[in-house]
Amino acid sequence: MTALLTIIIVIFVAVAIWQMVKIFDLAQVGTTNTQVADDQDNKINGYLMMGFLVFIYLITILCFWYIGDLPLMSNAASEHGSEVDNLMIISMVVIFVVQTITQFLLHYFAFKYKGEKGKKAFFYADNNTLEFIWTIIPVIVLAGLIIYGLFTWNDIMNVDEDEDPMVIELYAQQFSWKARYSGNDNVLGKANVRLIDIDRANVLGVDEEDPNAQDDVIVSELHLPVGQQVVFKMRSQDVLHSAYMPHFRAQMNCVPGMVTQFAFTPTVTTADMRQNPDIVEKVKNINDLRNERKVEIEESGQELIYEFDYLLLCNKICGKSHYNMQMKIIVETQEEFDAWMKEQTTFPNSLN
Ligand SMILES: [Cu+2]
Repeated sequence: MTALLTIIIVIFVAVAIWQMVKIFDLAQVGTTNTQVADDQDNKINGYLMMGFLVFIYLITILCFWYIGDLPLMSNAASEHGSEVDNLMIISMVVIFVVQTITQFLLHYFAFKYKGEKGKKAFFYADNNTLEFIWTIIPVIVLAGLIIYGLFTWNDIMNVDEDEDPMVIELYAQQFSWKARYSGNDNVLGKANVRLIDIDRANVLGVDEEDPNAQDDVIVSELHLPVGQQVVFKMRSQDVLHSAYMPHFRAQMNCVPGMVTQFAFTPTVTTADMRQNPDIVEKVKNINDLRNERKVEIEESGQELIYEFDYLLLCNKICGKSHYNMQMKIIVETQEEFDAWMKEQTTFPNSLN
């Protein structure tokens, strides 16, 4: 009902503006109002172009001033993280420099060559040297960025089996994550959506007959030992999801009907990351904001104080609760991890 009323009001406002414009037009009859721009109009437009350029640069400076620090860029928590960050920073610097220069040229030329009575455009057919320069420079820069990106990507995606990576399955469904550890044999038991049996609590459709599945462990909070390479095998039960672990600079789509993978080595434990100055400041900001809404938050039954945790988020809009599809990740020492793992139930014991 509110939406309908809003639409009707918007239509009425539009009609009112249209009628007013018509009245203004009629009032202009008889004055020397011509549709052809004269020198004065061109001059105003020329200065407006330069004014708009100054406006764009001012906005840029203000953005850098107020929201320019990117704390996320300084705390990568995986071995390959700095490679992704470098790629990002180099791309951003190149884009920034090129955009600053070309934006200036665009506006300055519009100003310099504004229309003037009696001034004719100079016919300049082409210039091979100029064409060559402005073709070859973007070719070199873009090819450089793409090749650098490809090498980085290959380096990240290449899993060194000699390092004996730990195999974990990430299972996505609307709207939650599950993780399945492959147990002592480090081999995941076979799984298929057709084997899902809700009555028996086999929510991942793991094959009960498969010997490799006997030591698998299914959890809803991901624990990782620091310094240990992990290969994630991703599956989706329903629609396209994307496993996004921003602090580890990791993201991979989870596609129904196939298994995708991404590997990384976590390098900073959750406890250490909580001491990182950037994180401390960020957490303080969040808690200051939460304190301002203290009553509201406490009434809703949430914890008032926020504490930093790594997260696995979904980065594909997969439905109405997509925004809240997340799983906590805890990076800890090997001893802490082993102790935690001992308390978990294996797959056969978790069935009804
Ligand atoms: Cu999702």
